[in-house]
Amino acid sequence: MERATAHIGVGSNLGDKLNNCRHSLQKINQLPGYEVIACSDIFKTDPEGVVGQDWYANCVAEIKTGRTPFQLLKDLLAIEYDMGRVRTKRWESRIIDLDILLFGQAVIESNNLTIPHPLLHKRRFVLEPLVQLAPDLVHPILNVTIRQLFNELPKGSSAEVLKEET
Ligand code: A4P
Ligand code: MG
Repeated sequence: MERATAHIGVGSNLGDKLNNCRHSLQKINQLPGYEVIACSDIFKTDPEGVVGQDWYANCVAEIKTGRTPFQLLKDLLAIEYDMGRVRTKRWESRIIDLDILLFGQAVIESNNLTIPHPLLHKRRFVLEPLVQLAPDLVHPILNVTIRQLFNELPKGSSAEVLKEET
């Protein structure tokens, strides 16, 4: 069966942040129909768009899957739930957040799923890990590479690497 390549944004700012990121990727890899191909370094990042929150651990994983984007979303939400994420309001602190950044060249705009992720191109905490894995990948709506998006970010300091991928 034809398998698509997708990129998942992983974030945690509660509990054992590094292990939460790693554990969520193990869980994806264990699901039938999914294979984690690569993971970026894990970065220590300042919260963006929110004030008064603790720092985040962020990374990006590349996966291969024969599942649909909607099935992937369902499976990621189930992993977040299994790991104990409780939702009360948007952008609250979280044990684990799994966002679908890209799913091949798919463009989807539905009530519960937007691909590419609508804030991908604006966020250093997404582009810095993503550029490690897929610098030449072309954003299906903006038609520019991830490297270009990363280089065009407003000036900001690079995040500290918490864990290098070996
Ligand atoms: N949804 C729509 N499109 C997608 C997609 N491409 N991937 C829907 C995943 N979900 C998608 O998400 C709410 C709903 O979005 C899902 O049920 C799904 O149907 P959520 O995870 O419950 O809510 P959220 O994460 O609080 O909101 P949102 O909009 O996903 O926020 P983000 O984009 O996750 O941003 N700063 C740093 N340094 N690092 C971070 O990781 N994260 C955020 C939250 C803010 N600041 C941050 C970080
Ligand atoms: Mg989210």
